[in-house]
Order: sequence, then C-alpha cells, then structure tokens
Amino acid sequence: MNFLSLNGSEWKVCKKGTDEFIPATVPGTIHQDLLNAKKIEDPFYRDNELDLMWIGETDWVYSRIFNIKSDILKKENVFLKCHGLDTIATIYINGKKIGYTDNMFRSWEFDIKKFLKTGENNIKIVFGSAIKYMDKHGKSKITFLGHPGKCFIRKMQCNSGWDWGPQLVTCGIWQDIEIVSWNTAKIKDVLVQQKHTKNKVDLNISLEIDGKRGGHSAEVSIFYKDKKIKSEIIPIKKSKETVKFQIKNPKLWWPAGMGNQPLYDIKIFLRGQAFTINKTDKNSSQTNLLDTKEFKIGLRTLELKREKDKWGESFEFVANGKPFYAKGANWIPEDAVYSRTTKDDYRRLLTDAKSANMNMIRVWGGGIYERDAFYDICDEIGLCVWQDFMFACSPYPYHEEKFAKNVDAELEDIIRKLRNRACLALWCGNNEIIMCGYVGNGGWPKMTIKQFEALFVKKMQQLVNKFDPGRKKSYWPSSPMSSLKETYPKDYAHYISDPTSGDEHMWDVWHGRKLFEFYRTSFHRFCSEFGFQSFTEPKTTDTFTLPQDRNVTSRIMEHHQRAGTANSLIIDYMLSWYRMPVGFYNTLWLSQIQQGLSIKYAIEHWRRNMDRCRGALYWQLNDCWPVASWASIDYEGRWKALHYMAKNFYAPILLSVLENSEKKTMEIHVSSDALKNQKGKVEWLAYNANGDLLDSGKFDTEIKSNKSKLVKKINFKKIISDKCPEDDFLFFVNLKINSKIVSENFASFVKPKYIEIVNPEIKTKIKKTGENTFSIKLKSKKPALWLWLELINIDATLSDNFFCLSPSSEKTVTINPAKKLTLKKLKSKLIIKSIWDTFREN
Ligand code: BMA
Repeated sequence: MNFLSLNGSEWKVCKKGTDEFIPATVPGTIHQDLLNAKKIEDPFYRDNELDLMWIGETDWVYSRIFNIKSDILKKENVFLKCHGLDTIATIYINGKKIGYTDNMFRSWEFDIKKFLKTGENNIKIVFGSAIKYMDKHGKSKITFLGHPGKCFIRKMQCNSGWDWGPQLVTCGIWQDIEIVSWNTAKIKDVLVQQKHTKNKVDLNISLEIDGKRGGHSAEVSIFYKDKKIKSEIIPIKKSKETVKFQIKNPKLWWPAGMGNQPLYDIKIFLRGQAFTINKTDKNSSQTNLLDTKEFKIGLRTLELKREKDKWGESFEFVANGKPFYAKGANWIPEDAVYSRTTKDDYRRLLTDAKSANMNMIRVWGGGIYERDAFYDICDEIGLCVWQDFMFACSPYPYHEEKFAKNVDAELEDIIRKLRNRACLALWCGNNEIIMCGYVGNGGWPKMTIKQFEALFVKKMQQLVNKFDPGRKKSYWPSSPMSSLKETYPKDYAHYISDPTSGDEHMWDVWHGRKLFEFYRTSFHRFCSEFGFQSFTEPKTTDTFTLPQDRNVTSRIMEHHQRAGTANSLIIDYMLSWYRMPVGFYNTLWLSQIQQGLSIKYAIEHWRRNMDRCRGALYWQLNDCWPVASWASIDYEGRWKALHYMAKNFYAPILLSVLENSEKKTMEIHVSSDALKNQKGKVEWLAYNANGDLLDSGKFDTEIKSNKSKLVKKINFKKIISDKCPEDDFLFFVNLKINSKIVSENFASFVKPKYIEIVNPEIKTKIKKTGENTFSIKLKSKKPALWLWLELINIDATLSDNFFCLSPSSEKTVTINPAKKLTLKKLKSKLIIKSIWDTFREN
C-alpha cells in the first residue's frame, strides 16, 4: 500500500470565476486561508463577523499540482481518498470530473487511475456555497437556530450560528487528503470484540479484506508497552477472517478517577504470501507487505445499563462491572473556524476537564465528529465519551431517499471509525429533536413519528448492532429522552422529562427562568444538559472590545451574546441573588461566581441523590469564540469560576450542605465515588458575618464507597434567635481524611445579597516553591466569600480559586504564572478579591 499525501501548503484558492489566488493550507478551511493571507480581519473582534457573510455565499476553488511517479501508475488500484471535505464539492483531476461530495462527515474514495499521468498532475476541488445550497432547500423550514435549511446539508449544524456561536459558514478540505495505491489486497477495516471473564479477556479480532483472496496472510500482534505479547499468522481465504486471543491477567482500562488507562497496541501486517511465513524471520514483516494497520485498544467493558429498579428504569454507566457516577460536561467545536484546532488545543481542554474531576464528555450533536486526536487523548486520560450522532434541534428529511442514503453511509463510516475506542461509552442518536418539538403527526416540516423512528430508533440501532455489536445496549436514540414504552403514544412529547427513566436536559433554570432552588425538585435518572451563562473573563473581554464597548449593554457586548436577551437574564438572576456589582469588570466576575453557584447547586443535589441520578454533564465545557455563554472555560482557555468550582463539586468525595431556612437546620451530606470505604472527620463552624464564632463541632464519619449519606443535621434555631440574625449566619464545613482536607463547603440561610458582608481583611504569605511555582497562604480576619486571585495582565494556573474562607482556617493555593516571574514581581501583580469587592463603591 502506498500513500501520497496531498496535505500541505502547495494549495491555492480563489473565488470561482476569478484567478486571484491566495495560498491555501490543507487540512484547513477558507476562513483560515483568508486570515492567513490577511484578506480578512479577525472575525471574533468586535462585530467584524458581520462583514464576512460573503465568504459563505461564495463558491471557492482549491487547486494544486502534484507529481506522480510511474510506479504508482503500475499499481492495480489507485484511489483519491478524502478524509473530510466541507461540504458541497466537485473534484477534478487534470480537468476531468472524478467525483462529487455532499457530506463533510464522510470520507470519500474515488478511483482515479485512469485520470492520472506520470509527472505533473493537477487537482481542483470546487466548493459550492453552502449558504446557496441551504437557501435552495431551506426557505421557510422550521429550525432552532442558524440557517433554516441547515437540516438538508450534512455539515456542522452550528456552522450557520447557534445560541453561543457566530455565523461563519466555512468550506474547505478539512481533513487529510491522499492518493492511495495498492496491489492485490488491503485491510478494509478491523473490529475488536472483547469478552471479559475473571482475570481473562478473550479478544476476537475480525479483519475485513478488500481485493483478492487466497495466497496471502495476515500477521496480527498485540503489544503492551512495546513488548509483543501475542501474535498469530492467519491465511486470508475469505473477505472476513477472525483471530482469537486470550489475555490472562489483563491490565484493565478505567474511566478517570477509577484507575489507570493502560493501552494495548494492535498491529496487523497483510502480506502477499502463503501463511507458512517464517515466524522467526525478523525481516518477514517487510516481505511483500501489502498493507498495515495499527491502533490502540483498552481492555475494559463500558456500557450503559438500563434496568428496572425501585424508581423506574436506571440510566447508569458501568465500567468493568463497577457502576460509576458520570461527571462531566458537553463539548462543542473548539473553534468556530474549527479547522484551526490543534492536538494541543484538544489536550489542553480535555486535560482541564480531567483536572476538574470529570470522567465523561458529551460530544454534542450540532458540531462535528471530532478528529482522531480528540479520541486518542480521551483514551489516554480516561475521559469516557458520550458520542451524539450529528443531528441537533431540527427535523431531518430522512424520508428522502438520497438524504437517507447519504446519512446511512455517514453513520457506517463513523461507527467503524470509533468502534474500537476504549473511551467510547455511548452512541446517541441526536440532540433535542423530540424536546424542541420537531416530531409530530402533521407531516413535514416536522418529522412524523414514523420518520423519527425510522432513523433514530431503528436505523441507527441496526447499524450499531451490525458494525459495533459490543455496544448494542449502549445506543440511546435521543438526548433527552425517556425510555420507550411498549405502546408508543401519539407523539413524542411524552418521551422527555420523565423522572423515572432516560436522560434529562434540565433547562427550567435559565431558559425557564426558574430559580436555582428548582434544581432540588429534579430527581431525573441522568442529567445530560443544564447550564447557566456568564460573561467572559476580563482579560478575554478585552481581546474583542475597545474601551468604549466595555459595558454589558453596549452593541459589541450584545453582539457577543447569541442567546437573545440573555445578558439581561444574567442581570435578572443577579438581582435575586447578589448586591448589584459596581462597574463593568466586577459585573463580569460576579456573573462567573453566579454561574458557578448555580451549577454547584444542581450537581450537589444530584450527587446527594446519587442512588437515583447516575450522572450530570453540564452545558458546556468550552467556547468556540469569545462570547457570553454557559461555558466553564472561555475561548482563550481561561477557567471561569465554574471550572474551579467544578473541580470541587466533582471531587471524588464531596461534602455538601443542604440548608433549611424554615427549620433553621443545616444538613451535612457526604457523597462518595471512591471505590473503597473510608473514614473521615467533619468539622463545622458557625460564624456571624462579622467573623465572630458562634458555635462549632467535629465528628468522625464513615464514608461508604459509591454512596451518599446524610451524616449530620444541626439545628441552629436557638443560635439564630439568641445570638445572630438569620441574615448574618454563615456556616463553614470541611471533611478531612488522614488530616488532609478532601472537601470543604459553605452555606447560609439567605441569599448572599442579604448578608452584611464586611471587608475580609485577607493576609498572605507567599513563597517560591519551584521553577515558576509559588505557594500563597491565605488567611482572612473576617469571613471571605468566594475569594479569587488574579495576576494583573498575566495568566496563571491555580490549584483552587473562588472559594470561601472562614476566619479560623488557612488555605494554601499554588499558582503557576504563564510567564516567568520573580517573587517580587508576583507579589506586585497579585490581586485578591472576594464578593465584597464587587459591590463596594470606591
Ligand atoms: C441545549 C443545547 C444547545 C444549546 C444549549 C443552550 O439546548 O443542546 O442546543 O446551545 O442548550 O441553549
């Protein structure tokens, strides 16, 4: 097998009908090329985006010259392989049309042997405007956001805008492109199936071979840490051949937080020789080699369990027989100019997710099936993937034959591509098609129940059964959805929000404008979406604004808000929870604290009810441009308050407090995802807002593995009537295991706006502890509520931020500035603030 990559910077691009070429890079997109050639301004700056709509309305022509050596043309088969074209593309080689594509998610192969010649050849790919394509199909069709015709094109659905995303309608060769030539036979695909029994894993490795059969052989080997542990040579007689291995004492792959992620390498050599090949011949792997394939697997079982229980039907993930609580967030494309995302970008964000104690990430159905690097990293670090198929918030014309064929081919492609991944926990049919009301009985433009079922209930399940049989049970037709009953009701409206089964998108808070308290009425089995918006952090906000824009109601700040009037919703919630902040930057910071608390409120509740609710994935991990949104990490990669808070509320052992302001009780709960039972010590402290200690206590507690428990209920009626008005009552609590704090929390009976917060008078002791690492010991004289540390104009990674500190505790935070600093410089750049600073008039 011979590969000739056509990637690189030898490409050029021009508007169709012109010859004003600019250099182009492949893989890439037109926006990236125009930016690199300095033909357009940064689309994310102020409202530049509005001047760039023409890009998506234009047809673009990519072309390059490449050289073909005569030996390639001597091969029996010569194909052009496009791993991803965005989207409506007509391909020409040496002026002859060789193919047409209309699905950015598929990979395409075209037989081009007869179009090539030895020496110089030309390839030209004409991308038709996706906007024109959508216009043709989409006028007056219903949809959630973006272009009304987007459901007719198999292209990233948020490409024409979303309630957090700009409208940058891209095109281009967004994945690798290569010429593949081969003789005799090649490996079409490999499926690895695992059967786990005590201390053993039986592997079934099935090879699919294209081309001729008979007379050649495949050597299939398994390596662990570069050491060959199993190998077998089999003759290829049929188009499908299977090798079986048994691995004793397997090193199991675990989701993050449950164990390690050992990966085994599978290597396959297909050779054009009889299978009697000499096993001891070191050079044999090179002898008449036809094709090779290499990939990694993790030995584990990982599945969704839905079983009858006392509440209805469970929705729980199980790894290696151990049920676990899914903790994580939803993933959207990393950049609106999505082709710019690098492996480092993936690594940074996914590692940040893991650092916040997440073990699952949902690849949301309105974006893209991510590139290999994304899943490689998830495999490596133990982030389980809930993978939506790319259908979101629209009806889809699956009743049209051409569309259905295209979709079926896409699904097969994607299932084949991801099925051997250790990290893949769930296939899910779509995002919110039922919830948004796109299924009904009246007929198109809604999908009828029959049409919905044809694609999401039947076809996808069939394809998963066929191509990924090990995940038969780990297919879920729609998110959110309640479990399908024997008899289907008249419409699918019944199939969401049932607290006895399925998954829930809990948007009553935020979209439904209900107060945070509403979360505590939700006892759904799994919450796969819920969210709360905040503004980008000040440093990020400065990147897209001019000084005159720096007010949350300015035109530019409203432009960087895509969910209608949501800026006013942020402020509306602030009115009910906080004192109004003073000034622009305080408003930005406070919006982040508010967002963090809202999600903390929800997740602590679901973790307290962890027997019933088996997972929480908040909306959303990341942003694709600088925008006010539900993300916990902004576009520039800065952790918002929510992300720091997530690290705490997703900690393996969580100490949380349920206040009852009527009865004046504080309930202390411990929720544990740990695999072992442990012993701990809880300490609680009651203060008034001025920092006078009112009462305190300590007690030992048993921490049961995979359980949540109310460990103490304390009544403060007397203290409140004798010593302290309810408004000023502050409750701090921490849990230690072996003298080390593993979780700490804060609660009050009233909303923060009513507390008479005073200057916390924070003192610090700062030491340099490493190359560019400093430890900051913090002590506050008075209670410090949601204090945070920042460096003026310098980014930094902190071990914790946005936390509450009682006057009797000390906390040490580690800080790593993004730039090398001396101790003196760090001290001069450090700012420590708390909620007190946000409303203080200077
Ligand atoms: C859900 C998601 C997205 C949306 C988000 C915020 O509906 O599935 O479609 O961006 O909420 O509104």
